[in-house]
Amino acid sequence: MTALRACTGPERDAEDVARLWQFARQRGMDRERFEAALSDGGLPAALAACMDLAGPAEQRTDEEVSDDMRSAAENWFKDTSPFVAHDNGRCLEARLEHMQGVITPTNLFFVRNNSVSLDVELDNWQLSIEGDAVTEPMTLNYTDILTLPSRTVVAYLDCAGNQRAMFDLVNGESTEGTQWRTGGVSNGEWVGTPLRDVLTMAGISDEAVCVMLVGLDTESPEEGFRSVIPVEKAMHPDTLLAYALNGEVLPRDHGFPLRALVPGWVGSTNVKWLGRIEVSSKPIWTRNNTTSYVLIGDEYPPEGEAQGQITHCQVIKSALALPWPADLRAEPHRLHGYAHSPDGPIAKVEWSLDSGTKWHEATLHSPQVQYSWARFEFAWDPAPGSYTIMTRATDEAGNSQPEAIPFNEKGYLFNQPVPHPIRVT
Ligand SMILES: Nc1nc2c(c(=O)[nH]1)N[C@H]1C(S)=C(S)[C@@H](COP(=O)(O)O)O[C@H]1N2
Ligand SMILES: [Mo]
Repeated sequence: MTALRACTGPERDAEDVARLWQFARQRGMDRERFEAALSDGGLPAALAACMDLAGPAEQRTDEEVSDDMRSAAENWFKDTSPFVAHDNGRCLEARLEHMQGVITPTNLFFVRNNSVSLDVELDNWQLSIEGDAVTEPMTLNYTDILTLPSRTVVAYLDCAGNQRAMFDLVNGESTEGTQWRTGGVSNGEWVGTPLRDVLTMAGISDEAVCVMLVGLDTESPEEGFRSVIPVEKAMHPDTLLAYALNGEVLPRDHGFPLRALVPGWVGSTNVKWLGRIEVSSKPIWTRNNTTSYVLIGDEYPPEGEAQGQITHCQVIKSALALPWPADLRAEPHRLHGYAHSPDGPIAKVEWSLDSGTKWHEATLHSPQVQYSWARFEFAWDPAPGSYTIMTRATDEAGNSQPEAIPFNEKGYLFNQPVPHPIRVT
């Protein structure tokens, strides 16, 4: 091999090899195979060989996968074929490789439900706003909502567990929950009415500390899927009660008739099929902020009644728009991917062929509207072989993807650079 060898060859020190061997061993690789890959193609080849080892998502047979797709069809209204189905079809992972543009078309937009998708009838639907911190509790119907001033927000939606499989695939640590690789995220254009206008109409008082959003899906472990957000985020002008996605009426799988859009916050706060909003002068503790969407681990001391740290904001991430693993021909390519941060526009995306020793800068598309993710791309002309490509994003506030993140039991907020396995023939 040529170019690749040149940047990963003999000058690499023994420490890197030792570190990689550590990782390879955790992944169940034997020393012989490791040495063979190493002498064949250097560290990238050894790393690629590790990534090829069956992780949880890879171990499944074709039969199991098609079973998932069959039950997936029963859970959803949309065509499930463009997705990777997980958990007996309860989750539809987006394939970033199907995406070229900045906005994710609705038919490719990932879906995450704790129940089957609801088919809400508008005639029977209403939204109630209540709680001890509003002076005018009220109910609104669909027409009432559509009559209020609206706002458009472009924002990505990123599941707290997106990239969860990487805790295992990259760090050798197993986690509970849907083994999303990089497609538990999508980017949409949302239209809705600011939540704060509705809360203001209901006479929100100065005592309000938090707002609980409750969905109508009663199959969830609690009566309705719930999320509690602090009053400051609820009153932010970009936090919406959204009724449109990508120029269309909000689809049933995404929460028709009304869902919350909480830009930059973990997916679970964006409650679908909204039915009730409770405004409270005291903290509310519920499943989703005590056990469920909580970072549990040595580095995350418990807060309040939660078992660890409650997830709220997402973290800076990037991913390549390629199948996992990717098979490419040995010819010039222009690879692309997406990067996003809750703390501001993406300033830079870099890519590395040698597990992060040398980084090259990718080109970014602009403008990055509001909370949109950024599309990046770069040219790559590989020789045949096995590779991994890592990408690393930095935002304008100076945040960058960290080299390593502490483990948490439920596998939330993974944002180390992902070594994407690629075979070139
Ligand atoms: N009512 C309700 N809202 C929900 C959920 C749910 O199961 N029920 N799942 C949440 C989670 S965990 C995520 S990641 C997002 C996914 O939104 P999407 O399915 O529109 O992509 O919806 C959130 N809102
Ligand atoms: Mo999620």
